Amino acid sequence: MEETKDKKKRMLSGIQPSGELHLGNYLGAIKNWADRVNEYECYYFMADLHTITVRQDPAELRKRSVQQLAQYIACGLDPEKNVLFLQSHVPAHAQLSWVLSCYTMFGELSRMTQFKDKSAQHKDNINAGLFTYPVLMAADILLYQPDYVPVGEDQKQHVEITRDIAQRFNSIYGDVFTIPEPLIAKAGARIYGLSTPGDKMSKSVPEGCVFLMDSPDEIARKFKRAVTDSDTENCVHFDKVNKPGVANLMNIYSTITGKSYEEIEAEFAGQGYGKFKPAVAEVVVEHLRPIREEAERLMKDKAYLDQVYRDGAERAAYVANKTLRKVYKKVGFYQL
Ligand code: ATP
Ligand code: LTN
Repeated sequence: MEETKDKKKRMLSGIQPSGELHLGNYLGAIKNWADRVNEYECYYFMADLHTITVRQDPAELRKRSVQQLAQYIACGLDPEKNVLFLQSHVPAHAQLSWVLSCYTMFGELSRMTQFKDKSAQHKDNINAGLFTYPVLMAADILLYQPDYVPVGEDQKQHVEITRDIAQRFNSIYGDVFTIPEPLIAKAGARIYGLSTPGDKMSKSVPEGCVFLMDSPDEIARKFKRAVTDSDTENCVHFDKVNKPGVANLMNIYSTITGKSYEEIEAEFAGQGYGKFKPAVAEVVVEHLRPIREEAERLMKDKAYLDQVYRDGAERAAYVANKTLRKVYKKVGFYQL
């Protein structure tokens, strides 16, 4: 990987193994990662350190951390071509996070939307980790000096604060960090919940959330119940303001099939939601089928998944430690 460094731009992203991966994660993030593998040098990790900002069941977290790796691979992230690793396997993340926390202002962390949302959701556990979450995320990113960070729209603010922290650090110590750019896919950037088209699809609302491991029947059932509109028009037409449910289904259909909204409107002209909803379910089922089957197969090969994690941690730590050493030197930590 190192020898291609001059030629290829670097990309890094992560997802918390705090729940089952869903269609929003896939279309908003993972699918775009997999599509770019030949163009970039890619680092993708499971952000397990971040998950404990909210209470986790230890056994579940352990299980999901492996399941998520199997699902990443099944979604097309080849471990030979991408560095896939678990955040807690590379201690440099926590180490850099401490340093960066001393270059991050209380005020700027207080303004983060995710902190405000999550502290409202978990009133009994507004812990310091929830508050400093973006600092750890900045460390995750800056350790690898990536050019791009592909994320869904909701994470843009976190990449922006990362840029601010990096610029602040660089302005004091010189060019230590590459300033990363968020990369937000136009299609699929925000998939809304099937039962709540006003909110993003999220595992916290399971009835409107299509999980990658859902059976075809389950997926069909969720789409059948998808909220469309209260209008009587019953016509497949893209109107985000007045028909958010239909617009969301059209976005899903378009992202998977590559068809434009005009083509979809023409395809379903005069057919109504009764025909459209099962058609969307069908393309989703067929798209997810090989992913689910491959993930199930990989889950039976624990030795292989462990080896991928071992190799990934080694390759990631090599790059991360190089940055960490530079930072330690710059701030004045005595080196042996
Ligand atoms: P939660 O359900 O707790 O809000 P989540 O399911 O949104 O979590 P994250 O770990 O926050 O999962 O997100 C992982 C990645 O998937 C991020 O890049 C995020 O932007 C993207 N993502 C999550 N949900 C959606 C969605 N509904 N549409 C598009 N992208 C999404
Ligand atoms: N906060 C992100 C997960 C995440 C991440 C990162 C994404 C942690 N560290 C570094 C990109 C780069 C989330 O909740 N989706």
